[in-house]
Amino acid sequence: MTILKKAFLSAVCLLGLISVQAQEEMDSIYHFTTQGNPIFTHKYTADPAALVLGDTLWLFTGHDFKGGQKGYNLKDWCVFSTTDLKNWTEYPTPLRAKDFSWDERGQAYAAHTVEKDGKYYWYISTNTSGIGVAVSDRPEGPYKDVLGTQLVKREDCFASKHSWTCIDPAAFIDDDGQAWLFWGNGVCYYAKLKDNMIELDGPVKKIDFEGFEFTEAPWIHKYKKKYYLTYATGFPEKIAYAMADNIEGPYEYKGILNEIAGNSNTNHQSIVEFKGDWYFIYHNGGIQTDGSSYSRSVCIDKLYYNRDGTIKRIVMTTEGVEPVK
Ligand code: FUB
Repeated sequence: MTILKKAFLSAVCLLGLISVQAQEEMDSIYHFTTQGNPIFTHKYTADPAALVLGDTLWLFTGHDFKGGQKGYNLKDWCVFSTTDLKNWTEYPTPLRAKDFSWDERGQAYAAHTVEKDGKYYWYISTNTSGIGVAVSDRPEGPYKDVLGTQLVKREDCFASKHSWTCIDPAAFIDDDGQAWLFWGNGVCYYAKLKDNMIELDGPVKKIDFEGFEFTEAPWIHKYKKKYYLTYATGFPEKIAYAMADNIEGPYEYKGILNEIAGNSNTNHQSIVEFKGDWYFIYHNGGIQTDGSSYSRSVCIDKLYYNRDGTIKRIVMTTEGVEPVK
């Protein structure tokens, strides 16, 4: 950042118009220690998607604006890493909505990054323009729109009537190497991804099962050979889950996993195993005084299984989780 830009932003900050740290895009590496939940308090973060690579947990998030917003207002995405869940690093802004020339509204909705053969694929959503994919050689980016057009278009969401149905991509690479993409608002869609990770392989299908009231935010993970589909249900959102023996189902509804998150209509979860324990990462509106449904903050709590593979309800805490070695 130039000295002039820094001086200007500091002056604006002193005048109390905006918080420089909350609003500006990151242009340098920032190391910090978390004090519990929310994990990040220097800016508003939403829609977490975690990726574990060796001894590091990478966390990709959306970036909400400061308080007073009347709707979702996200222009770029953020990337953080940690090896102990206590000490974190934030990297320069790796990707912005404006990097997708085909996006009409410039809104950086929920996204998810996975790794395949040393490349990082960041599936992003844009409110009404569809789902795109950006690629990098490094998890921290920078990332580039690899297709120059949508990977999934609104028209692919064959069972929906509303314009914002094509959001919230969640990728999953199975043990046999097959990659899948799940997404949706109102209807939960999925499709296979080709080996190149940037094309759908075969038809778009949808998930349905008894008791399935799907709002958005699908997330697939696997534990002891079972597939778990977690998702936001209702509005304000709770997180529910279903289990299956095959990724395409049939899924069986298993109940509510997480309650409405404090001071936020949405909840948007990510579930990963890290260093032998399982974690539930989500957002709330917990930063006071400006936190809200549109100025959200990412949190982390432990996730525990029962003996039969069902999951215990998440206990949301302000303490967060213990550091790990
Ligand atoms: O952040 C914008 C939208 O809010 C996401 O795409 C949804 O999952 C909800 O969290």
